[in-house]
Amino acid sequence: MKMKLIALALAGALAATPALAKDYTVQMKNQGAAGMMVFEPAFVKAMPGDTIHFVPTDTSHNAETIAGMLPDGVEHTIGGMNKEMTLKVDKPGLYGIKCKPHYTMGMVALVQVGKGPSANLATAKAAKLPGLAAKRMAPLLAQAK
Ligand SMILES: [Cu+2]
Repeated sequence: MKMKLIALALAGALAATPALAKDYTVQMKNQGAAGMMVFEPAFVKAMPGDTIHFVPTDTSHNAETIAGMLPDGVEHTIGGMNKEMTLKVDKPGLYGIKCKPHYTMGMVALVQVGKGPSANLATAKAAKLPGLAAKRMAPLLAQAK
């Protein structure tokens, strides 16, 4: 009787845990290793089903997806100022992220979902980003597959 209950409890616990789904945290900071106004880390490799949390470590930042840098069919996500933005990624591909107030200062991040090759790699590379955003996005795209 007791063994059966334990077995049932174990089965329940296993069913409640999605296989290997992970959570990642990206900080929004005024000052980071790469300079001023940064997402840290700026490049995240995730798998479908994972969740990325963009957290406002410092104030006056937000996180939102970049037009032209999303897998086909994925809706834009726009986080509020000084709010955490939660991005649940189900579709493989590249997801460009920006902080709206500091976009021209190069506050961008890139999420690769899946092992690649990403279907939208060429499209993401062709996206026109302003000034420092393009400069900081280039090495992130170079890491992406
Ligand atoms: Cu910002």
